[in-house]
Amino acid sequence: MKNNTFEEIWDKLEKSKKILMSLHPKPDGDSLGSCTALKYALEKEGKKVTLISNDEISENLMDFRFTKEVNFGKNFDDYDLKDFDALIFLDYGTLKEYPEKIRNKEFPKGLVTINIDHHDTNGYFGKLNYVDKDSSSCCSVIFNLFKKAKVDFDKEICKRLLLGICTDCCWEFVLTPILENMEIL
Ligand SMILES: [Mn+2]
Repeated sequence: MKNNTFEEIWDKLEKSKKILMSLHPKPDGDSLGSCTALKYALEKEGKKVTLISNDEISENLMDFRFTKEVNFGKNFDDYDLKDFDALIFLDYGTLKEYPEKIRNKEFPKGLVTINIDHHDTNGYFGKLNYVDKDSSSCCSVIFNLFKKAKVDFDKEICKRLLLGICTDCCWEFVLTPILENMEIL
């Protein structure tokens, strides 16, 4: 199982116009942070990004402004995959808790699937894959992708990435003061 390069992944994203992403089941700070950071970067490039989550998120993550960008209570069965150019899976080791059409990889021709993760259980189920099991969070992998793609690290993108980096590293005790300082709570 081999990783694609960040260049290959970014190049594919640049060629996509409509992109669908879902938080993983029982979403945590890393899922929320990585999906909303990538959404933000792609929207700056003029992409249309739909971000969904079948499951609710814990109450302590509800207050972030960017949490409102997630369409909660929606899953892949609510969408026609033919309407999208790319489907992105972040921070999710397997597809087993997704609806059947996703588990069975019944993807329309022309839809590219991109899998970026840090779990060593990841099954490389994407057409393009980047799994870094030595990374402590998916947000750190996305950080490296952004560095390679020369994405501008503005305040907003840093807040989103920092959320996953802190929550996956058990640094939650530093999170609240940092985020309060950034005026996002
Ligand atoms: Mn994670």
